[in-house]
Amino acid sequence: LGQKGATIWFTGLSGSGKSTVAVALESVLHAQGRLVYRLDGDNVRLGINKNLGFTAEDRTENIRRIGEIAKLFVDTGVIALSSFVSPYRADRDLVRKLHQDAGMEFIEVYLDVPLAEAEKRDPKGLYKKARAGLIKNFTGIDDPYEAPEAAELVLPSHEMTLQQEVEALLNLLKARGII
Ligand code: GGZ
Repeated sequence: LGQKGATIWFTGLSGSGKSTVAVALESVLHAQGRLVYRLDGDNVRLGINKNLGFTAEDRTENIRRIGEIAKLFVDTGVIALSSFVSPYRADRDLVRKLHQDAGMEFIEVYLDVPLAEAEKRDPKGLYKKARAGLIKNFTGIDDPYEAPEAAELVLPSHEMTLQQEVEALLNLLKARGII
């Protein structure tokens, strides 16, 4: 009761570790008794946003809707963890503004991993397909990723343990009075 919600917005290349750290943070916050909801491709792109693809227009609309959904969760005191590539700065800035205009916490977390590292991981084989021309407009290959200029937190996940990433997030949430 009376707990402060917040949106933690993870951004970074495919394979940069957004979902991994969101899952780990979720479990720690749950253990502390917080309500947390993770927004990701599985529950958003396959559901409410299933009419959207990966053109610039569709990505912008994808992020706009996710931002509005996150706000609804924050309204109820939930911590919303959003894990999307969200490659365009203007789209992320719009979601930030939506939150800040409503007096809500918005924390942008940049998974700062070099393309070569993400491509080396290639957990779903998507970079390989993009390099072969089988997927068009793939972020980092033939579609841009615009890195944040003032993220609240930068996590070079290739140089950190998962535990260190979670620790950094918890420290920030404490400093902001969210936990
Ligand atoms: C980037 C793509 C693409 C293209 C399919 N570009 O590693 P993943 O698989 O699970 O993460 C990527 C995910 C990106 O969806 P988002 O909703 O996060 O993108 S955005 O924020 O830009 O709207 C990748 C897969 O879907 N994927 N095609 N062309 N990633």
